[in-house]
Amino acid sequence: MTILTAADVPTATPHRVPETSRADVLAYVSEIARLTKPAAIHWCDGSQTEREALITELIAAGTIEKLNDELRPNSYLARSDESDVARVESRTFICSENEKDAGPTNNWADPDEMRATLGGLFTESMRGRTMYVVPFLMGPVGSPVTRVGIEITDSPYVVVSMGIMTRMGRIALDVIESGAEWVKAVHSIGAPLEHGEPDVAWPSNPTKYISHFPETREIWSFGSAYGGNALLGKKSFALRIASAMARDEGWLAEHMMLVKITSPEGQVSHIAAAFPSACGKTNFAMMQPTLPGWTVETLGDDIVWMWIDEDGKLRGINPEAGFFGVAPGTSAKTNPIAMDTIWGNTIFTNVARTDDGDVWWEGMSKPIPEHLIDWRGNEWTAGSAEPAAHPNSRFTVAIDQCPSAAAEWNDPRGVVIDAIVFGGRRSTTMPLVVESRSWEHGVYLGATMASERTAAAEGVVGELRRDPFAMAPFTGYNVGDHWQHWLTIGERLATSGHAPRIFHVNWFRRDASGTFLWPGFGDNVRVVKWIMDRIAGRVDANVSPVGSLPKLGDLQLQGLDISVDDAHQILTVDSDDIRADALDAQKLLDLVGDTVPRAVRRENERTLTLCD
Ligand code: O2Y
Ligand code: MN
Repeated sequence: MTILTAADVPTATPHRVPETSRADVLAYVSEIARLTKPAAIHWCDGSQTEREALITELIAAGTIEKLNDELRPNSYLARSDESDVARVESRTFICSENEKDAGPTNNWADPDEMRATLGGLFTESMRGRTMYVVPFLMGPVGSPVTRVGIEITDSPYVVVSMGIMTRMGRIALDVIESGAEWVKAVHSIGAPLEHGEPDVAWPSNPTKYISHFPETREIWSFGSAYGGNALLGKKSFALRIASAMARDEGWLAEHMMLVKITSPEGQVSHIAAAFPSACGKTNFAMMQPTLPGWTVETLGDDIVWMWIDEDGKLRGINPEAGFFGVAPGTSAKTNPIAMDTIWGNTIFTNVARTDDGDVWWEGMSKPIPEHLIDWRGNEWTAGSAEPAAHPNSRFTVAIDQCPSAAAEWNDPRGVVIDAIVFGGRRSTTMPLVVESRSWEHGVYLGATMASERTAAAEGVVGELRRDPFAMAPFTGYNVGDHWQHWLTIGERLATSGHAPRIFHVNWFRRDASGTFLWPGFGDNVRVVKWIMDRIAGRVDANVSPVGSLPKLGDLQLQGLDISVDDAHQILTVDSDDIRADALDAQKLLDLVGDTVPRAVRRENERTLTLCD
């Protein structure tokens, strides 16, 4: 067994002794300590006492400040460095042995070269800091797809955030002790401290690497303490590494939200849905339906892991335990459930602070405060040109605080998935809802799904961006192989006759004057109702080149201020538009090249034929 020696940790004693007998865990911690030379090592147990100690430390360091306990109990505000405010796709790498296995949508780096680069960067990178050993579970204890990770990090902010976003500490170490395999994830902010050197509130490094080694299931992240770059259970593990695991082991790790819907008659359905950013995915996950008697309960807002059970049914869990939600635009009007969720016990990052010690952000739909402290920590007045909250400012909060959380969110058996929904923001072309002709056609709809850029994203506003399965930055392997994996899962589901049905939705169709044709939000339950009616065989559909469309009378429109003409417009497609879109999608298929499955090419050709 490898144990830590004084030479591994030269300047201080560990806070807490290792609580594992697993030699591979001890060897990993020892190897990283030897490389990064921290001042101390802390094995996290996930306890309340530990959390409180870390919070005290973060306040003392100026990384977070306590909010007004009466207005926002037990909640904190963090302000990041101005250069460390979002995931950095340009610094995110898939280091597969063969370049082709990363595919054309990922940044590939040679694994040996990347290891050499990271070896240099991580050398003594934790000097003067505590190295935290953070065991975590993705998924509830006992689920067939639950997986374990160990994140080693020198950021206490990451530790407390991982404590919200995952099942962290002793609970995970116990699963490791029982013999489970685990994923290695090491994270350093890359800001070693000399003895006596003053620290900054948000230490980070302008050089950033978020590197993934899918074959050895390893993650190495350097330079950033923000969100997806640093909370390695989320995008790095639960999507990039897990998607490669899922391909090898026959399950699915997807960028989807998951909801439980109950009709007034008591019919229960579960929908997993993938949307590119800025398409209302979180709002869908926390929908308050406008149709009487309907309920939507939340299982997850970002990631779903799915597997085929012994009855041949697709089941899903949310591997996470928290939400890392975008604050701006979240309001009592757009998402009252999210607002109720973050009543307290929440870490806010890069939002503005009100004079009475609460939080504020653009779109929070109360009168704009006269005066604030903005996300940079500067004075802000209502006339300021800059936004008070950063556009990517976030709240981090536990799912169990969500008033609409379904009881099953923590059930290791997961839920049976009845429908898969893809969506995008399209002002033209795509109808409000369409059902795929078949599983293969559904995979084609997922592969070619697209969204128009909003001002919140880099690039030209309105430009159409293909984002296959909303996984463009998150598939840990070749995108064409991902499509093939979906086809293979579909073949397995077909043998049992339990394949979920696949749909595509578009809440964002506009008329000629640019006005939205569909109210969205809670009225999207009307679309969900049609989806459930289709699954139950209660309604027929109109055939179109893009799939099966609702008949006008089958979409429940009572109580909506929508003209028959407008309703007709969102429920029909123009063959010329669909043809142009299918031709445009060929650019993506050509980019993906010879890993595009034949069935996906065929569905593209069939779409074109149906347009003639
Ligand atoms: O910028 C970040 O680090 C956060 S990105 C994120 C956070 C929560 C859910 N989804 C995303 C995403 O980029 O898809
Ligand atoms: Mn996401």
